[in-house]
Amino acid sequence: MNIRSAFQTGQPIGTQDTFAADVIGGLTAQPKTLPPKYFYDLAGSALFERITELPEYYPTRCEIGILRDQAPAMAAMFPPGCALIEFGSGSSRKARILLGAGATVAAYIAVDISGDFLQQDLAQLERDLPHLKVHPLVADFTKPFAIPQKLATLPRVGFFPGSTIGNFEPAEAAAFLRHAGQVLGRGALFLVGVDLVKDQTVLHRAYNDCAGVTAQFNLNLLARINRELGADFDLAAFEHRAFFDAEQSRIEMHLVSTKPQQVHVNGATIAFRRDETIHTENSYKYTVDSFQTLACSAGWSPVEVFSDGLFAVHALRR
Ligand code: AVJ
Repeated sequence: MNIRSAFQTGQPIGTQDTFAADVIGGLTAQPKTLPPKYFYDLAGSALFERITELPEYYPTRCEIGILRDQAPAMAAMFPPGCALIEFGSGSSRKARILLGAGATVAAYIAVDISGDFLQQDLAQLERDLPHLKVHPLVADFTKPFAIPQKLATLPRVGFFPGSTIGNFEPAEAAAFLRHAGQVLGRGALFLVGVDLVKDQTVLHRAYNDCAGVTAQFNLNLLARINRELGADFDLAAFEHRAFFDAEQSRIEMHLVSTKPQQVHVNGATIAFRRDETIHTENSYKYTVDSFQTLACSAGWSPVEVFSDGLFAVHALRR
């Protein structure tokens, strides 16, 4: 099938207007915040790729290791001829590991807000696995979406890797799991990658790497606002800060204003005190039990956990 035409059937989402409104809304709130989903422009996605290769940033390496080791056991749970539906598939790298593990997957549906990265990757996947129906779907996967009609009768397996679920507040994560359950339907299997609570030094280092790539990734959000909204953030006057809050079981990322200053964004003037921060991301960490409890509260039953002690891939059944 034609990848390009499949994209055009999706809903256009994430306009420049909503970006501006979200930025102004966040910067005029008290305390100031910016949504982490805006990290991933072209530059931000490239920086995130570099993060995944850092010695300190273990989650991606761990998850890929777990998938490589356990893919046959995971694939054994797939119903024959199923559709694998990936939520927020930036690249199909992890899905490929599952697709190569011997299960008879009839279709791979890659759901993403942005089609830019997906397109190239999926064209290659179609060439590599000619019997697989590859269907990109441009949609906001945090909201309900419809499975394409011609694939709607296939049994469904959901896949949400990367601990992206950690970006949500626990109540939002539960709401996401519940609506994913509605999309996937009764009896569906759901594989969810979730970062584990662990030694605080290990957590701290993962978000405070020596090479400063995470700092660049965080600051790129301001660079993006400058580029796309004509703002005048002085990147030299903001610093990266990341720390683990054990009480809330989350890494918080902030950008700290190193002096009193004013910034102009889309006609608005935003004042910063010295040491005032913009809260840019939460990355929640769960124990196996705390995640299973959350999943149960959202209508899922835990069936298996694949873990290396640092990261967990949960298998859930609806
Ligand atoms: C892509 C949300 C899983 O929380 O670890 C990496 C993003 N932020 N370094 C994470 C991120 C800083 C990442 N997630």
